[in-house]
Parts: sequence; structure tokens; C-alpha cells
Amino acid sequence: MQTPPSAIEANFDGLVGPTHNYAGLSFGNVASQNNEKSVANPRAAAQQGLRKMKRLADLGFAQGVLPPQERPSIRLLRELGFGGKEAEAIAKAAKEAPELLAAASSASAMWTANAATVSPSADTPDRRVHFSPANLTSKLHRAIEHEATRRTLATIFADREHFMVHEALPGTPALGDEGAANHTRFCAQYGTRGVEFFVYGRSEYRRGPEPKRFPARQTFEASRAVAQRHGLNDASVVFAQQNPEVIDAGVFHNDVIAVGNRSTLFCHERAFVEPRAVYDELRAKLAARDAPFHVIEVPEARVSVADAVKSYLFNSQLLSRPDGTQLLVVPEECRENPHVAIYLDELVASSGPIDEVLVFELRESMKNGGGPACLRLRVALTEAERAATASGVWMNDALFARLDAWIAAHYRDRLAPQDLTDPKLLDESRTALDELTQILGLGSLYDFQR
Ligand code: SUG
Repeated sequence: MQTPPSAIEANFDGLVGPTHNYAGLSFGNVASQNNEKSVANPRAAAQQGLRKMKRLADLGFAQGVLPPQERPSIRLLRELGFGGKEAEAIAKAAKEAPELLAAASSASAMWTANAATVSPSADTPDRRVHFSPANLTSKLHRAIEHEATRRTLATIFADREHFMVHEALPGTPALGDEGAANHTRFCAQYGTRGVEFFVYGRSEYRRGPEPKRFPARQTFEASRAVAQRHGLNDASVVFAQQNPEVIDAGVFHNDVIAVGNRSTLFCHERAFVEPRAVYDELRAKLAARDAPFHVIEVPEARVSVADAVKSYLFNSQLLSRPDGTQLLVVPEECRENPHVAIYLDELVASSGPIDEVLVFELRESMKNGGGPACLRLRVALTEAERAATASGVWMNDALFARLDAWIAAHYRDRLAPQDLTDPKLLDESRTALDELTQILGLGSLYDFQR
């Protein structure tokens, strides 16, 4: 048998954009609703995210950067009927429909776990890495991301020999797609064929349980369509329904209650409708690929779903070191919650696969419901694919220094809801983004540059 190419998992974090703010736009996301109208600090938000990227790069993990999107989106304001000069459109929206101006201004593209679903070349029949940008139809402020996301991915992963960047699925409730936040890949090694795990909140056409209070954002039909277009066959996929009760408790994406990597699934016992059947199917399909499978299931009696939602324990990054040992990247909120803190101490002390916990301050993003795992898109890459990726987006000392200075020069340290009405924010943002495309070597990426 041919030895598979060696591959690594790269994490592409979204750089927080200059308009980061708290607008309470995400019904069903408890943090977003609780912090509505509080004052944000875009500079601190961007610095917190950047420090996570730098630290993980320093530890030897392949770390990339995805640029923010242009906000406020003048395109959306135009589509909604706000005409005139750009400043007039902003002023009119601010007066007549501030919620729409807020939707047009969100920096939500920072949560790149929702940018796309990625299938590595080891899993796809044409041996290319497939990307499907997520349509994010569930929320207006997020549904406007996918076109720019596609353009960004197609710029960074431009080499058609190695990469295939699809269009988003049609934007309709039956095909609600939230990207990698509801997708995990299990495998023996990153370069060997794996099993892709798609978790959905509801099905449009098949009868099944549904949440009663909050929306289920991902549909079975969307998950199936992504698997289909990436060419994954039945042996390579497992579909599972998220427990609707946890969606009603604030688990708006599966990555708020489960995280997986290589052979390990770390999840809450209430994550799925039929947990035993899900674990068995994953175990059997992985066994057929000669891959082991371990579940670390956290019982409600140790960490309640409410504590998981508050602390974001499962919105962690589970990272493999070259020797196969794993570390868990968690937000500081996990240290502040006594049940979670004690659980994590015991987890590390046990003989299980996770032997270290790394804690990050990500409070600005967390207040909008975005933890460490929300901020990153995982892309498993062979050496050839890594070499074919745009070179300017990889985190290193030099890029860190430039981005750190760039944030200090361009970002405000205070953004209150009424500041979104300030037309200067658009100019500031564009000036910053124009410089950013030069720093990252991405050419003319944004509409305003074209
Ligand atoms: O889609 N919050 C994002 C958080 C996304 C987290 N991503 C993952 N779990 N993978 C969302 O709900 C809040 C914006 C505001 O309210 O201003 C927001 O969009």
C-alpha cells in the first residue's frame, strides 16, 4: 500500500474587524443577547485574537489568518433601499432602521468556524481540498458573509490543482448551513482517509424532534448537500442530530457542546439525540479505516449544559502535537466556573488523551458567543497544499509585529451602539483594510478596492 502524504492541521483564525460591537443580533445565542448594547473594545478584541494565533504559532502549530470583511456593508444598505451618498445611506438607516445598520455593521466574519465546511484531500475523490462557504441564512448579519468569504478563500487557496472552493448552498431555510461549527473530522492521521461528522439541528423534510424556543440553524439537508458536493461516500460520513433541548438551552452550534480531533470526541452527554448510536457508527466507520475512536463524555452531574454554555468548555480547540498527545485550548471563563475548572484539572490528571489545558483571554469575542473554536477554521493540508497556500497569511514573528502595529494604528478602543451611526467608521475601516491586504499580500480583495 502507498504511504499517505504527511499532513498537518492548520487553523485559520478570523482577525477581528474594526467594527466589532454588541448589537444583540443572534437570537438563541445567550451571550449575544445578554450583552446587547454594551460597549465594545474592537482594539482589545483584535489583540486578544491575535495573541491566541501567535501563541499557537509559537508552539509549532500551523496558524493562518483570515481577514475581516468590509463593514458597514454599503451593499446591504443599498439592497435594503438606502440610497444617496454612502454617509446619507448610513444616516438614513441609523434613523429609520438602526437594527439594519447594526446587521450591516457586525464584525461577525471573525468567527471563521462558520466561514465554510472543509474536506481535506485525503477524503475527497479528486484529491483536492474542498471548501463550501456557509450560507448562514439563519441571521441577516451573517447571511451577508458568504460571498466575500468565497472570494477570500479563493484568493488564499487559489491553486486549482489542490483546492476547490464551491459557492455557498442556496440561501433558504431548508438549506441553512453554518459551516464547520457543525462539522468535525476524525482520522488516524491528518493525511489518511477520515470520517466526517455532520451535526444538524433539524430536518426540513424528515420528521424529527425540533427545538421549541430557539432556532435550529443547521439542517440535515444542508449537511447532506455539503457531503455530496465534496464527494464523500457513505463510508466517510456520519450524520447526527443535535439534541433540541440543548439548542433551547443556548447551544446554537454543535461546537458549543462538542469538539473532536483525530480519534477523540470530547462532548457533553446531552449533545446528541441518540448518543450511543452516534458513537457506535463513528467507531465502526473509523475501525473500517483502521482508526481508533475514543469518546470523552462529560456527564450533566459534573458539568451542566448551563455551565457548558456559560464557560464554553466545549468551544475549545483540541490540538494534536506531533507525538500524538493532545492539548485543549479553552477560554478563561472555564477557569472562573468552579465545576468546569475542577473537571479540567481531573481531565488532565487522568490517563486520557488530553494532557494539557491552555487558557486564553478572549472576553471581547466571548461576549458575543464566540470562543476559541469559533474563531478558527481548520484546514488539514499536505506539504504540497501548504506550499500552494498564499504565503502571506501564515502567522510568524514578523506578521505578528505588523498586525499588532496595524491594530494599534487603526482600531478604536471603544464602540458603543450609537457609534455605528458615525460615517467616519466606514472610512477608518476601509483605510485599515486597504493596508491589511498589503500586509497579507492578498491584492485587491474588497469591493471598495475594485
Ligand atoms: O453567529 N455571534 C455569532 C457567534 C458565532 C459563534 N460561532 C460558533 N459557535 N462557531 C453568532 O451567533 C453576535 C453578534 C451581535 O450580537 O452583535 C453573533 O453574531
